[in-house]
Amino acid sequence: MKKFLYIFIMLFVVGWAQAQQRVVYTINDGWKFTKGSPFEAQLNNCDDSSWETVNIPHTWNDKDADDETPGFYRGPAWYRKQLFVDKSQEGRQAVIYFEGANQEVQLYLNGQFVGEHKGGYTRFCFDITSKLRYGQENLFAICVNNTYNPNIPPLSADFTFFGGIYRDVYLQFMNPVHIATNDYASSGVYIRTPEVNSSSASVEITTLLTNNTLRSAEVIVESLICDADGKEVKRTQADIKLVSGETKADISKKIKIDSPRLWDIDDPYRYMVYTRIFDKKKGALLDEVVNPLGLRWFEFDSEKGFFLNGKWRKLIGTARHQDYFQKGNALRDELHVQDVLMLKEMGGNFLRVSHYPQDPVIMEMCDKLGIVTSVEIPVVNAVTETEEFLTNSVEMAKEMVRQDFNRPSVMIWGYMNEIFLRRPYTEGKQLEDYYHFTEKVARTLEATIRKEDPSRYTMMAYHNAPRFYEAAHLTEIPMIQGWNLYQGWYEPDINEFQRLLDRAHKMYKGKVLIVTEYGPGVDPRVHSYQPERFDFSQEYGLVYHKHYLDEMMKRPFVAGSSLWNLNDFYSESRVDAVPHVNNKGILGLDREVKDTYLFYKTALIRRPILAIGNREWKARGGVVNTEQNECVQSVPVFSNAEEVELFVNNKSLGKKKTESGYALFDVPFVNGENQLEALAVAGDTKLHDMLRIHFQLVSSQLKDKTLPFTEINVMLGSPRYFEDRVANVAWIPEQEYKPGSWGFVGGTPYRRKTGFGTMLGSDIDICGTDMNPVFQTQRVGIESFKADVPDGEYSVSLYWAELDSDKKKEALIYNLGADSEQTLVGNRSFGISINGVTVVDDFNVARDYGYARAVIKKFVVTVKNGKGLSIDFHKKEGETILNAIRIYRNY
Ligand code: GCB
Ligand code: CA
Repeated sequence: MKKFLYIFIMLFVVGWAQAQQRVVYTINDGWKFTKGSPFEAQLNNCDDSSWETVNIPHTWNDKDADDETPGFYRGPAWYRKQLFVDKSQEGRQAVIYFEGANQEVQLYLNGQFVGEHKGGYTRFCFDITSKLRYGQENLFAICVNNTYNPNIPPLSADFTFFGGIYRDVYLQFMNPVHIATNDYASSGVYIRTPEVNSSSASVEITTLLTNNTLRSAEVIVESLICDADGKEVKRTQADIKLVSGETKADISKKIKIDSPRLWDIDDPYRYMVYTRIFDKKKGALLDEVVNPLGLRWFEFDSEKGFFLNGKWRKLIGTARHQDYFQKGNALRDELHVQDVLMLKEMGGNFLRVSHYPQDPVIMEMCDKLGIVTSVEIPVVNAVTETEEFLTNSVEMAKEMVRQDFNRPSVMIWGYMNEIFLRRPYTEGKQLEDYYHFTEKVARTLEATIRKEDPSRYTMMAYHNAPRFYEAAHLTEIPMIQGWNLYQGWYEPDINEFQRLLDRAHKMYKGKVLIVTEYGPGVDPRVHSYQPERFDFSQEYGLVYHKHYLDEMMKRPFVAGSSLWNLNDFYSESRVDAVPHVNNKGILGLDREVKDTYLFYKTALIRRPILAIGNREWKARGGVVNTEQNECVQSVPVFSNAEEVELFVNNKSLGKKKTESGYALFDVPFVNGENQLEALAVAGDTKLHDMLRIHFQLVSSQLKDKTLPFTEINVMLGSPRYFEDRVANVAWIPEQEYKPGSWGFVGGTPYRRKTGFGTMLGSDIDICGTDMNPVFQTQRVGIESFKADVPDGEYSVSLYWAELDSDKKKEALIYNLGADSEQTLVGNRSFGISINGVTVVDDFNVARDYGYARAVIKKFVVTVKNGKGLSIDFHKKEGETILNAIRIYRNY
């Protein structure tokens, strides 16, 4: 009988206790959505039946921030959903929790205003208990607005401000007596580790508790520390009395853990902290949250760099933006996870979570994989001189710190990036005031963060204009100076990089230095055997990164670096090789692997690596340059083995020693399919890699019967190769005409004027094409293009874009160098004849198509009597031009 009674009580208690557990689930799916501000969109009688149906994560700018019309929708938009909430949750505390929405949010529930939030990158939540109807439908109406707001950072930045509820949204139900949810959307638990060393660690846990009942409550707060296997390590309990309506902190006594297993880069060991509250009388579990606990100590030294758990570590990694090909910033968790996995896979041990706090799953992954992080708020480019701007920035800083407070991976809090890039004044009292205000913002943020969390370091990132930062004392304020350096990209001399490092080290004695950004633009479709700055080639990417990594490795005072950027990312106003995209990623927008990624991987990973480079260059082409009708082109093979062997179409090209992580092989490609196979031995490990490439071989003698002519695709004024990945067409560089062969006659490659001399080609966006590189170079003053093709019918397509504008080009907004002076030219006009027949007499690209628009004219031409093709340009006014040519044999 006694036993029965016991079981009965147990069932009752367990059942009851379970009913009290916190319930958390997403409410992402099936929202009604519309842009604009429909009349009374918060009310039930507003008819949303014609609205779109969307799922969260959602952005409304995935398409319009990537099309040809400048700008993207920045304004209000509404999300609505009727949601049935179970009767069983009645009497519980209800909270709606947003992982992030850009950038201002107002929430209405059942027609009533609930609350608002400012800032597009931090988490927030609202208590909705009093407005929820249980066992019924509830109308959630959310206004999200991404309009420019001068009081909310970022004011401007080199990334697209995609609007929307772009991260998960949850409902949470819990006991009215619970672990607080009202402290900046933090977990309500703050874990500190005041002392950690290899023999012992002390842990201090602060728990915020809320009593939302009408009576006071007596509870037991329990902190249970378990190891990774779930075994109890330590448990503390305390009694606490909460008066009705209050949130109160309980601070644990120091909990000592002997012989702790440390959190480290190679062994990111995490304990778990279960925070529980029990009803003191009934013993029932009222609420519970779980937090990770990583035991580690770390230190930055201005001379020696970074130490984790007493061991010197060079921090090497990347920064990361949160968007993806055609998705904007609305990513599933899996895509975030993939990024951190790829960073780890590359051997990175550092992530600059920039320029803003990111999805919680990013932070979880860094904790799990042993990646040290720096998290920052998006105070970028400029400030607004208002108290409201300052207040919003401080609020963001608090959100950031409290929300990711318990992450063992976080070691740095950052709060300003290149804040003087967009100075609204250049001199005088206004500039002085602006400096003063910016300094005040910096000092307030610094003080706020240090007070919130004295256990971590603070950091600010500067661009290469130290005098501005010095003038406003900003170089003095943070504990770590972050330098964003682009010598060899925006600025011409790559060697200036190491000179600047040494200067900073000397100038700012005692300050820790991290290279927070560096990187060149790489359009993965572009290749060049004469790589140069701003050609967007994979090869220049390699030159640049190799130089930077070498120089940083030589200097112990460089505590770490986060290259710019892990992935290509959207920046709506940017016009580079790929419009609206910043191509400085070592991974593409779709996370394709560029050679630069492989370079880092071989440099950083200790386990044996072998990977053939140019991995995604699958539609490759070139001109015959051997006796055997092949085209020899060099291909990098990345490996940390001492030597590698490469086979092409089953023939060995011999073994080569690797240098800086790769060996360059001269690969003789044949027409059509080619198979590359690499072998290497590292210790006991045999490594193998394989790649298939389609090679479009172009004969140098076009009448050659062994390689019948089919087509050539040539970029003029260019030594570059371009891969049209949509149609799998290989574009190859120009050559000068020789009888029997093909090429240009006369003219010179187009060069644009920049603040640092001239550069090959243009960097403007060409409208009407997604193949900018094909149009961005050009031969000026060309007389002819000749191709001694056999008799037959041909489609000859001539490609143009006028690169010289008659207006001064507006300075490219995010071009940090003083580039972009444009030459003034008048109209140009010329005639074109093909094989002696005038096809166009007065052709004027600018007159007929305007500036920077892609124009393709296809001529159908019959070639007879072995005369081949001669396309001749007859100058009338200004210089003749041709950007590219495609000759395709019809019959
Ligand atoms: C910077 C900025 C970053 C830009 C980068 C670039 O210095 O901090 O937001 O994206 O340069 O690519 O120009
Ligand atoms: Ca998420």
